Amino acid sequence: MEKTEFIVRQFRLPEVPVSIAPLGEGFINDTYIVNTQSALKYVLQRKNHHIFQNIPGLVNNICKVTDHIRNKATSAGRDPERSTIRLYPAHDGKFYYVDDEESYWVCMYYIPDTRCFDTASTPALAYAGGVGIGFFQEQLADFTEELAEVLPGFHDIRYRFAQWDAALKSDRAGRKKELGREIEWVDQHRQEMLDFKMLLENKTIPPRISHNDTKISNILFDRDGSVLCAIDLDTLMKSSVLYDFGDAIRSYTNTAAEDEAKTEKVSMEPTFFREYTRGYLSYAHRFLTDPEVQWLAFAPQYITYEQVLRFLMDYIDGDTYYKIRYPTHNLVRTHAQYALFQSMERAYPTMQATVSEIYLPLRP
Ligand code: GN1
Ligand code: MG
Repeated sequence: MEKTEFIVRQFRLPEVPVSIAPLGEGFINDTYIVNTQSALKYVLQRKNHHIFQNIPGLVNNICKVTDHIRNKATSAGRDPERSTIRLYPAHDGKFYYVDDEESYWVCMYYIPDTRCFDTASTPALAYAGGVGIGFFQEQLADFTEELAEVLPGFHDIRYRFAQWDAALKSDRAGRKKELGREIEWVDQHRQEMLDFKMLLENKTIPPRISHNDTKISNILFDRDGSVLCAIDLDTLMKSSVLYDFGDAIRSYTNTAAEDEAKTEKVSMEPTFFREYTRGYLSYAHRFLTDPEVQWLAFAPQYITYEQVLRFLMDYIDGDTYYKIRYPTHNLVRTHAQYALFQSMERAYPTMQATVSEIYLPLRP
């Protein structure tokens, strides 16, 4: 018997599985589609427990949040099974199964008749992506339960600076001497980023549920092209919704690839910014507080700066976290992200004006 066939039998499923095939090409988890005798399908997934060290916590986060969303959908008259993902329990009642190699598996309902997009290639898709995350967060605006911190310190710049200082101190790959200019970039903005982080620490900006992987391919669309729900809930955490906004803008608005070597090609594209923001605020205006709205346009700088720091730190460490295709890949990524950061700095007044212009007519 195939391994996956054995694994899928460890779950309590409504229908009997008949065949299993690989699905997609995720970099982190391994995913399979499970066919049954009826039209019903399941998704079987091996979670990467090197990246996610607390999978029971991760699974518990997903269960809590998806229960909340399903209840919301039911009260609003929407189909709860098309409103979020559903995990099935294993025979012992846990929502994951650990195999003999200590790998963790989950099994989910496969939502039929949906569409996905790989890249936000048009302003209309940027708008839809904003709707997807705004809608997702709106449904969780009244979620008060605690969640496990599945990636400790993920967007905590204070924690990142501690990692950074340690990386510089050990200079593991002996590269520090060539990096005077880049290290200066990081130092220059250190206080500004800590000042922003302070607003979260003192709760001026309220803690909420963030998705933490807001790429367009994590938004599921319905048959008619409307946004259905956000998927890939592995990185759910209690932090700030501003991080999701910032990371989405970092990826949606970049005029070039994340590792573009010609930095003059890299900039923040204002139309994609406007469209994502319009889509996002069409839902998020209902729950965002004034300080959140006020800092919305800054969040992309915070997240892009964090990414500069993470790529550069990985380069200093000798490339242990991000996969590289050539020796200076992380340095090239650092430069490209810094170019994006600078473009955001220049565009900041315009970005603030765009947010106000869109938000004011919607303000409750
Ligand atoms: C990683 O592999 P992907 O695109 O889902 C990283 C993000 C970075 C991104 C940069 C868990 O995400 O934080 O922004 O690379 N995810 C993790 O390309 O570290
Ligand atoms: Mg992901």
